[in-house]
Amino acid sequence: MTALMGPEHHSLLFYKEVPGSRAVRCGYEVSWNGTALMGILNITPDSFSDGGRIEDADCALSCVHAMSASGALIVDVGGESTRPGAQPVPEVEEAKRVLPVIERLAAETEVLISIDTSKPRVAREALRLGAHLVNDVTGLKNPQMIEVCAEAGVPAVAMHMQGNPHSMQQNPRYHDVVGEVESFLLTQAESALASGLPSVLIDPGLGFGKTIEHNLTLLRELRRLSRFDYPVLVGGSRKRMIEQWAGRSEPSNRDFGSVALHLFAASKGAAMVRVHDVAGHAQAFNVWEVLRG
Ligand code: HH2
Repeated sequence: MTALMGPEHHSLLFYKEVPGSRAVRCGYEVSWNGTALMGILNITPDSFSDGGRIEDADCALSCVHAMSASGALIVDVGGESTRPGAQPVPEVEEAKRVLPVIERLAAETEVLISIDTSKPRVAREALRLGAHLVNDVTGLKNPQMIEVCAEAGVPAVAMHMQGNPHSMQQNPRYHDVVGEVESFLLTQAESALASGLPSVLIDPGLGFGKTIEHNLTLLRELRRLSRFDYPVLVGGSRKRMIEQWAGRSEPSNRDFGSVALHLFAASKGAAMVRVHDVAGHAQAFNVWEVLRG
C-alpha cells in the first residue's frame, strides 16, 4: 500500500528561529516530504569507517559545504566514537574536538547542525555556539540532557541502545526486540515533550546492543515505529550488517549497501536517514521519489 501513496510529510518544531524554518503559531517549523538526509561529520580519530578523516575546522567546513550542496538537511557533528568496544572520551577532549567546528559551521553555513553527544555540558555549549538539535545515543535518559534541550528550545533525537558502546555487542538479548525498542522510545519521547522539548525524533539504534537478526527485524517492522507522530531516524550507514549481507569487509566500501538499506527504511516510513555518502544517497532518493510519484 505504502508504495502507492505519495511521499509522507514530516516536520520538526523549534522554539527559536533556525535556517530554513517558517514561523508557525507556537515556534518555527522545518518540514519536508519523504526522507531527509542527515550527513555524518565525525571529528574523531577512531570512528569505525571515517576516523581521522577530518583534520581541522577548514576541512570540516568544506566537507559540510559539499554535503549541503548534495542535499543534506542536517549535519550531525560528533566527537566521540560509539562503535562497539569504544572507550569513553573525556568531556574536555570531546568539547575541544567539536565546539570550534560547530562555531564555524553556524557562522559560515545555512545547514541545520546536530550535535551527536550524550554529555549535557557538551550539548549546552554546542547549542550556545549555534547547533540546532541534539542527537543523544543514550536516548535522553539523563534528565540534564532534557533540561539543556528544553532551555534552548530545540528538538532532540532519542535513540535506543541496550548497554553501552564498550560492551553492548557482547550478548544482546530481547524477548521482543521491536516491542521493547518501541516502548522505550515512546516513553522517552513523551517525557521529553512533557518537559518542554518542541519535537522529538525517535531512532531504533541499529547496531547498538543488537545482533544482525535484531537489526533485520527492526528494519522489517519499522512501520510499527513510524505509525506514531514522531519522525523516525534510521542510521545503518556502513554498519556491520552490510558486511554480512553484501560481503564488504572494508567499511568505506559499504555505501551501495547503505543506500539499499536506507531506501528500504524509507519505504517503511523513515523520515530521515543518517549517512556518510550524502551525494550517493541523494541521487538514489531523488530517483526513487520520482518513480513512486
Ligand atoms: N550511529 C552512530 C553514531 N550516532 N546516532 C543515531 N541517532 N543513530 C545511529 O544509528 C548512530 C548515531 C555510529 O556511526 P558512526 O558515527 O559512523 O561511527 P562512530 O560511532 O564510530 O563515530
